[in-house]
Amino acid sequence: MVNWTAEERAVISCIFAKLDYEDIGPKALSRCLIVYSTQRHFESFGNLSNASAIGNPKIAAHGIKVLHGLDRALKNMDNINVAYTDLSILHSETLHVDPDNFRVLSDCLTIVVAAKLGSCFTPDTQLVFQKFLAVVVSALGKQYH
Ligand code: HNI
Repeated sequence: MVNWTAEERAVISCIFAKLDYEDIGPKALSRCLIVYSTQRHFESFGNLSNASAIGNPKIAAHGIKVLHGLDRALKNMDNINVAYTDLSILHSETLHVDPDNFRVLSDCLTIVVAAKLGSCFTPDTQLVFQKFLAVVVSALGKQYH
């Protein structure tokens, strides 16, 4: 089980309170597709052959959905593993998403959040945000172990 100090919990709440999912979600997912060529998972989403095509509304909607997927962790900070049991099964057994991609997406999300928060995103803030994402990535990858 992961322990969170009161300060870490406050940092996570504060970051998420500042995030507009409709803005951050599409930016993080499209960055992931552009930089890491993870398009093969989204064949049903239409043309994703270049950066401008990747800006399509289906990808944007899915980016928002993924960010809402992080709400489970926010609401279950002390039991993140259990909170992601069904999503871990979905991504491994049904979607066959390579679990390395969870880490890649979390890196893209960190970059987008850093760009958004600017000087508020101090190294200490980043440390806590990355701890949070690492726990989510591990929980999503649980079904692959
Ligand atoms: Ni992911 C569906 C959450 C990373 C590919 N994903 C979902 C859904 C949620 C979700 C929520 C919707 C489930 C449902 O409909 O019941 N995904 C998350 C989270 C992360 C993540 C929280 C990481 C932080 N997903 C990824 C990554 C990929 C990915 C890295 C591929 C590169 N996800 C998918 C695909 C679907 C999906 C593909 C199904 C899309 C569809 O609608 O067909």
